[in-house]
Amino acid sequence: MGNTIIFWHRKDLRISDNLGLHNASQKSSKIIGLFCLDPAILKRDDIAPARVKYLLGSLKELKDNYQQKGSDLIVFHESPQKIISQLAQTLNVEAVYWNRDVEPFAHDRDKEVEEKLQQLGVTVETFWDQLLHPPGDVLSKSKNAPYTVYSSFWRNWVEKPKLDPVPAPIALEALNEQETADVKALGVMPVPELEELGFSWDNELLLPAGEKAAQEQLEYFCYEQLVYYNDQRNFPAVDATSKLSAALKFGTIAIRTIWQNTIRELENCNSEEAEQNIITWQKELAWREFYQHCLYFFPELADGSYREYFKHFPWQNDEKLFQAWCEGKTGYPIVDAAMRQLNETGWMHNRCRMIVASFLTKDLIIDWRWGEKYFMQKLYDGDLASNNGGWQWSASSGMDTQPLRIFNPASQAQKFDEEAEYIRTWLPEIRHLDTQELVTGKIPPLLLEGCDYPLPIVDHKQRQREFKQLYKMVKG
Ligand code: FAD
Ligand code: FO1
Repeated sequence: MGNTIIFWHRKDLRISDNLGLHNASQKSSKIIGLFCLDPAILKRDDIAPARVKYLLGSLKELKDNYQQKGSDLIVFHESPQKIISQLAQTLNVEAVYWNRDVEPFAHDRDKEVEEKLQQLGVTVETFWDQLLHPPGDVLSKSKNAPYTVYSSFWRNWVEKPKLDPVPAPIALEALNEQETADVKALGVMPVPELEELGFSWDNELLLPAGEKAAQEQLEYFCYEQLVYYNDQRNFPAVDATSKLSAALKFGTIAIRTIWQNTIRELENCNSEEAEQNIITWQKELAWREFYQHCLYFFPELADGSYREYFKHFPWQNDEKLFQAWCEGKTGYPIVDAAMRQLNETGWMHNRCRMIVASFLTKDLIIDWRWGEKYFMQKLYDGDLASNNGGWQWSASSGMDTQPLRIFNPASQAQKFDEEAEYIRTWLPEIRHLDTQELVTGKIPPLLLEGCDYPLPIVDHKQRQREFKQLYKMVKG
């Protein structure tokens, strides 16, 4: 066996503070990065073009970073189950390293790859890089079982000692000429353009791809915005959240690096109020971990409702209402503004994700899985664990202990978009209307003439009653 190690990237598109890569570099300096553009993933019908754009941009930067270190990232448009064992044989590698993921698809894929490599006598080493605490590390003290309630998870999770960032490899060794030629013969390719994969997305990404931009964004957020996070994070018109979700999804930044920044900010802060902002942000990072642990231990979450009685909920699933929701044409300004933000930018503010999810499930009485999928088709930060968790939370079908949560769009807008600033940004056709009309959604039909904006497609009060009746019926 040679001393070459293949490092297989998936959701960890960075060189710095990469646990698996760091461990590989302790064994050998001859590390070649690998990414498989996986047809099984890319052909799914829930892949947002904006997300693939972020992925490809990040791969380009990762390739540059490998080259700067002296090695390379090789890219195949091929199933990892097929190509990795071929590559391992061709290069006579000692080991294949990767960082683990919680998704059921990842579990099955990785098992297949691992088995094939083991048959060839190639060592496989895997690490939990994308979480501060791997699943199994944070179990309930009373039952030694995974948590199903976030607040208890958080209390235990935050107390546990966390790993510091790990250094990037200093210098890497490249493949020799023969090996390079052999790899080429297997079908290695340059990082493709988005259109070459059959996607198109012309708008700017909220956060540019790659680890450099993610690191800069983290620093900007920590220095400029974190002190206001607690007060400002719920107002969608205010730029007050980190915008690091896609970076965390694709691992262009490490969670250890982020956590270290929060600790530094806590050490530097001089009031309880300031401290609270940082802790609130840490709690959001813990939600991400909570949902990943949940998906790992309860993979059936990916298939549908967690609560038994929700599995047979009589959703009405009206296609026309669904279409209106997708296009931001429900006649509820806060809902429509949010959906337009999603469609145009590939991102939506968290407060609005909750509002539109509640509206889809409780007002339109449409299966939350339709909304979950539409989000995945549009979100550039779309991630199974967080998206599924957010949708099940909003639909009241998940682990959350609060049984029924119904948002009133008007009260939400009155509270969180008081001046209708967000609504006006995303609904230019009605921006001239009074603020009160915009936030309450009570717009006299006469004023909408010639506006190309619909009247409300349902009546919130009536639908709320209807939903509650259905809920009572299924719950028994
Ligand atoms: P910040 O407020 O700066 O939070 C920092 C980080 O913490 C985020 O980047 C994210 O990684 C994590 N985080 C924050 N809130 C949550 C949360 N409620 N659940 C899990 N992680 C959280 N987040 C995704 O990353 N991908 C999704 O596909 C996704 N779908 C969602 C669907 C619904 C219905 C809901 C209600 C929420 C969803 N979220 C999802 C969570 C949240 O809306 C986004 O993480 C957040 O808006 C991203 O913006 P930010 O990076 O500025 O967040
Ligand atoms: N991972 C890959 O290994 N190859 C891909 O082609 C790929 C595409 C992709 C597109 C959208 C997206 O949200 C994620 C994508 N990922 C891809 C990452 C994927 O989430 C992980 O591979 C998971 O481990 C799959 O369960």
